[in-house]
Amino acid sequence: MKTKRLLLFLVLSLIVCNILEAQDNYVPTKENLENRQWFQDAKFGMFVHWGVYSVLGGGGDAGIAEWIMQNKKIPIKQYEKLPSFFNPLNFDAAEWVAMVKDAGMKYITITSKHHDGFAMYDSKISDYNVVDKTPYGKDVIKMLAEECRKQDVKLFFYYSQLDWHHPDYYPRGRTGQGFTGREESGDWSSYLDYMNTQLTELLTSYGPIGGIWFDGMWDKKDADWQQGKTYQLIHKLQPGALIGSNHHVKPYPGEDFQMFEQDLPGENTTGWQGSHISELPLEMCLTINGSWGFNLMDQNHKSPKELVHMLVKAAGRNANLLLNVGPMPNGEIQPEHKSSLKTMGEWMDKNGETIYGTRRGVVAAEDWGVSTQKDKKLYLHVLDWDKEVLLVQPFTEKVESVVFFKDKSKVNYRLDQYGLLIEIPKNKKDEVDTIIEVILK
Ligand code: H79
Repeated sequence: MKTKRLLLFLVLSLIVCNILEAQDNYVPTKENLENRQWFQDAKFGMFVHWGVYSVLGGGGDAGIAEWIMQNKKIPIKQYEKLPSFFNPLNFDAAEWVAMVKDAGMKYITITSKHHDGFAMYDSKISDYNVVDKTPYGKDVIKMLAEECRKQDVKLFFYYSQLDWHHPDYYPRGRTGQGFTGREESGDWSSYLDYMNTQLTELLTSYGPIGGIWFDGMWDKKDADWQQGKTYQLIHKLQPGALIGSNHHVKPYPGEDFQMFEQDLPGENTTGWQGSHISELPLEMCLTINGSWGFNLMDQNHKSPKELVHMLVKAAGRNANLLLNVGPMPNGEIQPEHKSSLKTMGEWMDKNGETIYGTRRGVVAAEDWGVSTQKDKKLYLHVLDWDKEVLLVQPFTEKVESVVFFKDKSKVNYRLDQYGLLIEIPKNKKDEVDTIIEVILK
């Protein structure tokens, strides 16, 4: 009788364990928590969308890049010709990483596999990868990982859970349907095994990495992704690695940061964002023009001023900016983008103190700008304000001093029940960002 009860108990516990998501009770390690701090202090990273789609440069359409397979309904059989054109002879990992550092960026997030299913690293489980299928034949991710380590830049891997190439990505989702030419059958759990094997490769062959940046779950919203199991695997292999997923909904247990695509946290110009902003570290990703992957016709380059504004506005909302470039098929970054990154770096050289290591300040984001803060130092970033007097309200702090950050000259101010009134004479205005340093009591 006793043994029967024990057996029943064991069976029931097994069932309960299986029902509970594997990361429901996730407790981040000390190392993970430290990395979250590091991430929030770092503030600025480079996103890289590079794949065999880059070769087509959007195919003459300014709105298409890494989605060309889906947008132009290219069957797998045809798309599989692309890797043979991928030969980035001018790729210089050392130069990329130096450019990133000069821009004031602290980390890189690169596409290890995008929706097209092509691995940009030396995957052993599938030869649909950069080493086996391209004339270049080198593991570009490994080259970048080594250089990042040398130059002290963290490397994160973007990984698309959605796959337009793998036969077992079935039942199909909202994209990658019949045009791909796949059999209308497949084994979902084999696909999940494949994905977990690829993630294991990425977490065991490239040294310690910053984290995994997932994308594509939205393709099959209601599927059983068993993400808890995947997250558990990642945290087991590298407890310090930060996991985030671009699923546009409230973060799931096991995730370490939350991202927002092409929108500041709290905004929803794209119509994809859920309204939830979690307590996790936040990151906003943004295209430097209008495309993620390389697009030959995209002339929609954001100006350096716009880019600095996005970085500052993100920081004022507690979010990092992950600014994207789409390298050309020859391995180079477009000159326009290099130039913008350089200008941002010059701005960060002078003003980085008001961004790195700060958090959202006590003054909420407004139309005129945002605030950032480190301990008692509050920085008001006046981004869009023509008048010479600015009333910052509500403002209930006690003030020790107020100066212009640029030259430490005194700011005329008045503090009363209406708020903090500051004078910004014309000759003190900065074209990009007039930063007022307020020392709080
Ligand atoms: O990698 C970059 C993009 O290729 C990828 N994420 C960034 C970082 C991305 N994939 N899709 N999107 C961005 C836009 C998503 C559009 C969607 Fe939909 C709207 C997903 C669900 C609704 C389009 C329409 C796809 C399915 C329905």
